Order: sequence, then structure tokens, then C-alpha cells
Amino acid sequence: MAQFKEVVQRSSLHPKPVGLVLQYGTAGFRTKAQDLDHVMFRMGLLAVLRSKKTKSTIGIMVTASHNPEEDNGVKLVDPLGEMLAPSWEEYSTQLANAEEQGLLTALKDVIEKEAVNMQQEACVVVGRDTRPSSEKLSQAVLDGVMSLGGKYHDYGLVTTPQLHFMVCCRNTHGLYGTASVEGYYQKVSQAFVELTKQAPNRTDDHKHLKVDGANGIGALKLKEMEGFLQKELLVSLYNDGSSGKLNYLCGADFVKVQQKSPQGIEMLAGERCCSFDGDADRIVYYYNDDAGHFHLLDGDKIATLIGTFLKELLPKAGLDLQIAVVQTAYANGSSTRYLEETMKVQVHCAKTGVKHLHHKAQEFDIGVYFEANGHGTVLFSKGAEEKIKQQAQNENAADEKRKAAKILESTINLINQTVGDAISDMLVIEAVLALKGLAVHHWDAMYTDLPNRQLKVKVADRRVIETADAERCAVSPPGLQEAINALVKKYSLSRAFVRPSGTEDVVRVYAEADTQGNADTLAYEVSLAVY
Ligand code: NG1
Ligand code: ZN
Repeated sequence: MAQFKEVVQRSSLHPKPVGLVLQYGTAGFRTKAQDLDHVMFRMGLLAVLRSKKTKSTIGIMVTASHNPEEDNGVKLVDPLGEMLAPSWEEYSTQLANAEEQGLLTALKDVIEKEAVNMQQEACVVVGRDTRPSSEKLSQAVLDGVMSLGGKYHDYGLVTTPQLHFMVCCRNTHGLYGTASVEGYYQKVSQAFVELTKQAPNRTDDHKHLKVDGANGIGALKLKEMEGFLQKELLVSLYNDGSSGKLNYLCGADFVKVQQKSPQGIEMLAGERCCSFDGDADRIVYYYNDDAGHFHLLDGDKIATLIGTFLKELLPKAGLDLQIAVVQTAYANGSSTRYLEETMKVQVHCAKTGVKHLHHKAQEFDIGVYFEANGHGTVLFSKGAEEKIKQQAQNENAADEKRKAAKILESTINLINQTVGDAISDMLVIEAVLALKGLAVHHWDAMYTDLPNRQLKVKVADRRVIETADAERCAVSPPGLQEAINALVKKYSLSRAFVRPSGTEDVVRVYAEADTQGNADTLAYEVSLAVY
């Protein structure tokens, strides 16, 4: 057929290295940029099929997030801005790994299995991060889209969450916002200004925030956005990409893993600072205390701050909505305890990877989800949004209730419900701190993290480890969980688990205990049990 002739012709310009096998993992495909040209072309093809199948616009983001600059990656975005459906992850892997002569068969296999109507129109939107390889790779994506006759829009340089936002806006016919970078800035900044208006007595000191842009796309986009914020946030931007290397000694992942401040940022005691990751879908906060000690406020602290804020607002607004926080096994035990015991918020544990958290959070009226590494957001059910909007406009409600409902309404507009978003999360945090009148050390003092340690163990085949109970229990190989249990028992306030990483060829070990020494020893002992 003529449409496939074009695919074959163009595919020869994006040849697959023979024998190379890649997997669509938790974060899509991710590896050295030079191995990805064929994957990009083929993801362009698959996105066209997915678009025809769903009769919606599909997104493709070219990024490798917090990985080193020489890596790259690609992720597909489903119609409402969510991660690609799992069955299509399988197709992605099959298509990416088909040798050149088997490509058409693999493609036709998807068309047949999904009964894709090839007459249906297709539309794909593409975005990319600032990596040197990203422009060429996104061209390969477009080549794939065009060779199957799909329409496309290239958003060029955008953050990952901005692309998710565009996809959602396009498929909800503007209800979620206007599908442009400016539309994003307008929606988000307007909500932020509305919220901060409710927090009087904010001085320039309160408004000041130091941001580490990881030398990536987040820095670029925050600069563009600044004018929209009407001086309600005064940003000092570091690692803005003008000289440093992407993610090198900076960014959210560096700060979280190293538990220290990024290079290039000057921190005075008590100053609020935050770091984005390389595609601006993750954020962590930190500060130095008067004694010069570094304090990290990670995804758990963020979930606790936002969860507490929302939980307190609901009764003030006269609304009876169910709120839950979703975490992973990596959440610090102190955060879980604080939420459950002090705040009386229900907490659920999901498997690592935001799609699992997102899915679980959708079960509640309001679902706050964050991975400890700073990736997360808040989801509001349609019913909850409706009730909040009604109450905000309810002439018969007391002023105080209406005011609280309006704050909730602006929070809905401020948060990016499609996916974790460093810029939008940052503005939510800044607004919550302003409204609650909290300094960063007050926020930090909500609970004290239990000392913890993460280790990576290289094994011959990490897949021999299988887990259950949201990865907190190893069910294979036999005897491993019993060994971990025996080690955990030796320490107080202790917990440990192991799981195979979804993004690296390692087994991850996590341990926490009453002292740093005990957490370190426990993690080490558990890592020995893994061999
Ligand atoms: P893996 O490699 O499966 O542990 C890591 C992070 C996840 C998530 C993904 C995707 C940890 C412990 N794991 O997954 O939270 O962000 O990468 O980027 O931080
Ligand atoms: Zn990221």
C-alpha cells in the first residue's frame, strides 16, 4: 500500500542498529542519544496509530530528564495528558526492536490488534528539552509522523509538563486552558496571583526565591514566565543554562541523591531555594539553617505541606470531600506517620513510577501524590471540582466559606493535573507558604525525617527479584524477605526493602532507622543479602 511505501523509504534514513534491544520503561525509552534515531522515527509512527485509535491528539516528548546531557529519551503522552496506556508500551517496545525488514510487520500487527481505522485523521504534538541532540531527534519523530500521513504541531523547546498540558488542552477543546506556551503562563500565573492576593503583608523578603534551573528547559521557561507573575514572586535564577552543563552538579536529582546544595547557588541562612530537574517535572526545596546545616524538603515534605493545606481548607469551605495522599515505598516513614496520625489523612502506597501513583490518586475526590524525589501533583475529581466551583459562587454561603472555596478553586487552576510540574508545583508551594504564613524552617519542622540510606547493587540478573505489596515485600528469590526481616528487627524505627530498578540495571536497596549509622548499616547488610 502507498502509505506504507513512504514508511519504508523514510525508515531507511533512520536505520536501526542491528541487534540493539531497548525497552519502553517507567520513563519511556532512555539511553545514549546516538542510539535513538530509529526509536524516535518509530515512535512518530506509533503516535499516529495511537492518535487514530483514540481519535485524539497524542504528545511526544523528547527528553532524558535528569540523565546526563549525552543521553536522550522519548515518551508518549495520552489524550488527557496522562502517561501512555500499558498495552501500548508493549507495542512501543516491539516496534522499537523490530529489525528493519520486520518493521512493517510489527506496524501492521498493531493496526490489526487494535483495529486501527487508517482512514481516521491523526494529530501529534511534539516537544523537546535543551539537550544538543534533541532537535535532530525530534525531527526524526516528525519524519515518522509525516510518513504515515499524520498532522503535527512542533512546540519546540518546552518542559515535559508543558507538553502534557498542551495535549490535555487540545483534547478538551480549551476547557483545561489554551494550548500554547502563553496559554500555560496565563492560566498558571493568574491563579498564582489570585492566591497570593489572599495573603496580605507579604514583603519582598517573603517573595524571594532562589531557583536552580539544572541548566535546562525549566530555567528557560521560568525566565519567559517571570513577566506574567506580576512581581508576586521574585526569582533569582541559577544554573540557567548560559554556561553550565545540563544536570551536572545541579538539579533536583543531584540535590536529592547527594543531600547537598547544587553548585553555583549562594545560600544565606534561612533562604528558600529549590531545584528543578532537566525537563522540569520534578522539584525539591532546601535551605541552610543558622548553623550552616543543609536541610532538604523533598517530595514527601511537599506532599505533606500541600495535603495539610487542602485538608484544613475543606471544612473551612464547608465541603465534605475525601482527600488522600499517595506515596511510594521510598516515602520517609515520618511523613507517613505525620499524615496518618497527626493530620488524620489517609495514605496509600503505590508502586514506583508516577503512572502508578497517578492511577491510585484518581480514586479519591482529591488525590495528592508525590514520589520522594519530588515528582508529583494533585488530582481533583470532576465531582470535587464541581462542588468547589459551586461553593465559590454560592451567594448563600458565609463569606468565610466562599473565600476558602475560592482559594481551593485557584489551587485547582494553579496545579498541573496532567503530571508533576516543577514550575506549577513551585508556585503552589510558594502560595501555600504565603497563605499559611510559614517560613521554610516552619515547613521543615512539620516532622523530622527518619535517617535513611539508598544503595544500588549490581547483580547478574535483577529480574530474579520479584516484589509484592507495592514493592515493600520480596516474594522471590525464596528466603530473601525472611533475611531482610531478620536484619530489620535488629534496629528500632527500622524498615527496609529491595526492588529491581525500572530505569537502570541495578537493584535498589532502601533502609531507614533511628540513627544515620543504623540506617547505613542496615542498608549495607540488606545489600549483602541481595547477592
Ligand atoms: P527506578 O529506577 O525504577 O527506581 C527512578 C525513580 C522513580 C522514578 C523513575 C522515573 C527512585 C528511587 N526511583 O525509578 O522514582 O522517578 O526513576 O524517572 O527515585
Ligand atoms: Zn524529569
